[in-house]
Amino acid sequence: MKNNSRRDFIKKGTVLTLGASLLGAQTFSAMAQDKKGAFTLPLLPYDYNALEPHIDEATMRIHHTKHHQAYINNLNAAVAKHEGLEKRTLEDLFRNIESLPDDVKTAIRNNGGGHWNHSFFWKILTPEKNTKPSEALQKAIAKDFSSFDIMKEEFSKAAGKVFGSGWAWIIVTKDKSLKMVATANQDNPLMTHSAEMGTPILGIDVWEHAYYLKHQNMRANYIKDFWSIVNWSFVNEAYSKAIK
Ligand code: MN3
Repeated sequence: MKNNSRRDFIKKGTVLTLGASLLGAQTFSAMAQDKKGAFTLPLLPYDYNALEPHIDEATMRIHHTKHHQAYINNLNAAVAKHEGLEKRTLEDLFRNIESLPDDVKTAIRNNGGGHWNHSFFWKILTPEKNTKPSEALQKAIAKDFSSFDIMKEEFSKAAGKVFGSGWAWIIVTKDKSLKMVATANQDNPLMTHSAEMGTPILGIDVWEHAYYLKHQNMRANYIKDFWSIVNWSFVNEAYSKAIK
């Protein structure tokens, strides 16, 4: 990208964000829908600059207000095409992608995935420095990945290896164990065609739009930064819900 066009890109990204930034620390319901059933953009649970220096303000702003918003707009347009689709939860749609009408199947997979994944991802991150894995999660990590450090190393490797755009996840499988899985594009482990299905408790977005402005081509540096801003309180909560 040339310098000029990048500057334009960043400038455009700053326009829509004042409202959300003022409301910064509010919590949100991940899959908020308005009165008509349309999906809406959840507020970030922190300010756009709160994750600096690990993820920069411009990236967070564009990622949230442009990329995430676009998935939501496209998802709303797709579910509006067929009676009844807009009343279904994303998780339900993910379990039944193959039986969706052909003209919206791909759009719902990509944009529904985009909406779910980003809503989840914002909660995975935090500026708080003092969160850590619960005892229960630490035990599970030791059982399924040998140790926390090995888990970290393997997850970083899995995230680094995703070819092109996609995500790396830690999921809780049917038998309640932890597993790592990578998915392409905006797929996730809740979708029936995922190589490994399960409930995500941790995930990282490795699309270039998640890190390119700050880390350029150095995805490994972005992954390293990611570990400094993981919200273990949220991961703990997701884990305890998933093993119930
Ligand atoms: Mn993204």
